Amino acid sequence: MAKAKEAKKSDKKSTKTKTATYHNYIGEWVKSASGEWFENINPADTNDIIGRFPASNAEDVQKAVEAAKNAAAKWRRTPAPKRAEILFRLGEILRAGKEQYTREMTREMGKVLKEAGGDVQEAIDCTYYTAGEGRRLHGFTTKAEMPNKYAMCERQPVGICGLITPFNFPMAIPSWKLIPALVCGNTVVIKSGEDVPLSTINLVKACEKAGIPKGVVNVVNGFGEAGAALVNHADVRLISFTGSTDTGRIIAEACARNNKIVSLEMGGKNAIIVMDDADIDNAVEGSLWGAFGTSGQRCTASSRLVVHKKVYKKFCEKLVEKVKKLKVGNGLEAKTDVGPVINAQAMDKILNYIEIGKNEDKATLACGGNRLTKGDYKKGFFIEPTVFTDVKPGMRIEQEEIFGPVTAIIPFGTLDEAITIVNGVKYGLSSAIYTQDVNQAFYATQELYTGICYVNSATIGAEVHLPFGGTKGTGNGHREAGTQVLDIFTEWKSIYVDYSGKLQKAQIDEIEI
Ligand code: UN1
Repeated sequence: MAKAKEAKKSDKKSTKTKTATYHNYIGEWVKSASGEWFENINPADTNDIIGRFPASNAEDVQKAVEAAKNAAAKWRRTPAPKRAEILFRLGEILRAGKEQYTREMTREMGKVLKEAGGDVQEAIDCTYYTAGEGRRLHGFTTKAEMPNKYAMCERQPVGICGLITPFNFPMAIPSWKLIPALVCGNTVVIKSGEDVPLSTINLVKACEKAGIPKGVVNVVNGFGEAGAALVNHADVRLISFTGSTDTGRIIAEACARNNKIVSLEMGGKNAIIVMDDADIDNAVEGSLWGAFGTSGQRCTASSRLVVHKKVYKKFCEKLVEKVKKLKVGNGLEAKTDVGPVINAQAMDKILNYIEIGKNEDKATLACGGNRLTKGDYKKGFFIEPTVFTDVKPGMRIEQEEIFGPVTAIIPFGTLDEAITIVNGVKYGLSSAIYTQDVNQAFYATQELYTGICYVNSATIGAEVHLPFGGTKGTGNGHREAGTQVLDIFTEWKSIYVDYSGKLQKAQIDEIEI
């Protein structure tokens, strides 16, 4: 929201050229009923307006849900291998468009080109992998209690799905939701992330080109008004949401009242444990990447580094030295390591956490800590990569999700102590341990209560063919990606076939053995 408001102001000052206009996709590209617009701006340069997008309202959502409803029966009855065929075509189109999508993503989201390319690639991988489910979607058979009776179980689509997506993985995360929803036979309405609407539009244009029938995939652009209308619409059976824990809770409450299925992917406060026997240089490289990749704006970001006292000093020195060398800048420039953060509101929140960290008793600001404002930096939302050392468990910067280029280093004495620290937050998405000792590594993988756990690698970088999600405040028990995502987008149906030709009563205590 903040980014859009800011964009409107900067537009008046700086741009005379015609701004590109985008629309909603509801069976076709249509103007929003609201007649209101927001501007999508480049977080590295607020004078750069990517386009104007509709700030959709409940009427737009109503139309999109109607379109999804009208398309539902035909799509559900299309054989899954045929649905998959179209999705494989979508994969080809995404591959062909990768370069364009990558540049446009960097421009609207800020992450460096290599990472934006990785994001598009993740969407491609997800498309191919999940489309393959069209020829599996396995159910099972089992034995019935009675003779001449057959028992089996299969997946059925849930119906109309509302997909609410965030800014940080503008193409990968929509694809994690969209592709499984479609292969399972659902129709969808996507409410795109308001900071990154173009990447969703690119994905949906590719769907259109691939031949996905009208009404199966719909997009409404906009803010909370559109999201709330989707969440509260009686015909929407399922909401899949990725975003903040606060918004997730509101969505979950609304879904509970309406008896909707809801799948939530929310915050994280992920940690890397560095043992005293670890390869320190490798651990430093991993921590640098895990903490500052995507400017720390991943749910999986390594926002805590829990380091053994014996190697603490050496680790901190080596890490800080490397952090100081990171080149902050526009993600479109090849030499940039760390791009801007997404918008003014996010920047203020991160800077506020840095202030909190500075005031926390005995935490040390080892490097960074400021917004960058000189020269071109003043045009964007740039924050110096920031490291706090001597952080203690329980401090706010150790407990709360910052979602920016800030990490906290916490010293420990024993592995059990480290595990207690890592588990001692309300989230449970990702964790990691650096050690050369296989016993310690396996022990940690069993004791760390997170949905993802890495050995000798940072907390980021989950692959699409394994389940993705977290414990505790991170989620509500569902997993995206892998084949596990099919459990979100289908409901089981048990089918019994009695071919005895007579009445066989179940749950009656008279069966002859
Ligand atoms: C997210 O930040 O919500 O595991 C998704 C990773 C990426 C996905 C992150 N593959 O870091």
